[in-house]
Amino acid sequence: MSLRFGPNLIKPSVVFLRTEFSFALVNRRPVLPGHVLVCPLRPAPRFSDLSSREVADLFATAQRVAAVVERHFSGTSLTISLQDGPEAGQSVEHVHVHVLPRRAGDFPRNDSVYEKLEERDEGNKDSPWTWRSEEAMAAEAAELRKYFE
Ligand code: AMW
Repeated sequence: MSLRFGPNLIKPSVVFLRTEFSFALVNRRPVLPGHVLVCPLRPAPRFSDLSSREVADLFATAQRVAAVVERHFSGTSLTISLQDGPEAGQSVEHVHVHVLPRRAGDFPRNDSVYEKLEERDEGNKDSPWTWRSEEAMAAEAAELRKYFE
């Protein structure tokens, strides 16, 4: 069964975890290796649209996913971020938690990660030719899926 992320239909091949109310998928344009997304199954636009059960499941899932990507991508820390609404930098109208493994020196300035997360709308920075191939995304999802089997 295909899932939705905002207006996009998401292929099962890029999803690596599904829970009662949430799913986790690999990113088509990661700002760092292992930058993944955790979303509610229901395509709710804003954080305030979620029920408390959906919030609890979303963050419990983000916590499980964070431990896995930190380990798999040899991170030593994590950035976990939720951009709630367009003025906060949300471009896809479906709640999503960004989970990014971090390492010393991955950005010259630590908070540059937030500028990178902002870049999708400027110029051609999120055009289809900047996206990873479906094969690369499916291969990464297959690796991450193994941790949850
Ligand atoms: W936002 O700026 O809305 O907080 O972040 C949207 C994120 O979703 C970006 O990291 C972007 O690369 C990613 N993204 C958007 N559409 C898809 C998709 N169809 N599959 C995987 N990742 C996506």
